[in-house]
Amino acid sequence: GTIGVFDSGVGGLSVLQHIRQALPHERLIYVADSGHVPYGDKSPAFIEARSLAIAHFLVEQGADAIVIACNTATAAAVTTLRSQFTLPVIGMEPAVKPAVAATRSGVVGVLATVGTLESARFAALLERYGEEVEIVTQSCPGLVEQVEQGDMSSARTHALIERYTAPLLERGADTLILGCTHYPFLAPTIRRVVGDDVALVDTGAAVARHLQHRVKAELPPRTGSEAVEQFFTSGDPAEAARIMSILWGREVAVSLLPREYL
Ligand code: DGN
Repeated sequence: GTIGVFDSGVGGLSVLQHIRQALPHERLIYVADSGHVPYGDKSPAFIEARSLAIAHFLVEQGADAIVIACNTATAAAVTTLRSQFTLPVIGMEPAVKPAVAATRSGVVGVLATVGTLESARFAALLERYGEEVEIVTQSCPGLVEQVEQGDMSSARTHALIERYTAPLLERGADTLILGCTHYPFLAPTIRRVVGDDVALVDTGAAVARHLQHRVKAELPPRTGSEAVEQFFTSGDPAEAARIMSILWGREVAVSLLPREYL
């Protein structure tokens, strides 16, 4: 089959890496909505409209499953996408369940965007797990922008991570949820800031496994063809190619989305 994957920008590539490992033969199409990044401070209605437009583009390109590789967009749009499309639509959510299982201090910290933390979907997660352990949250303005610039470890990135993790560690968190798909690219720097005794958890691998099951059960097999990835952006294709090549680990070509989807 063909899997369409999108994010507000380049963060969803952290999920695409897991998808490629889980599904080595599928055609993968990735859309970075770089022209509108970050989603963290946009209204849910705006993010929903962008998600719908991108999903239509992906279906037009032949996608027979869609992965919303963005916690913020999932919170704003997964229900609408599922109601508008019959194909499998898979979303992300902060890894609260595995974090609750992992913590020994009984305090779990969540790093995510304002949009995710204020969403009804996140409130439901808190409702479900907030009695078992203490869950403390921290929004991280500016962190997505650092990753968008390919800056994973400068002094400024380091300082932002210090500022956002300190309150969580002070409250006794021993497990931090990377609740935005951009953050796994910052994991080495986060690790340097918080030390070795704090667990970092994210949802990329679990989403890829879930997708793998859905693909096997519901999509036509893709046989005898080579793995291929195609990359699109609503922003500057040259700039997107530069950053995405760093994050994807090899040189990639990035095309501009057709005008009606910008
Ligand atoms: N990567 C997105 C997420 O997982 O929430 C959002 C990043 C953003 O645009 N703020």
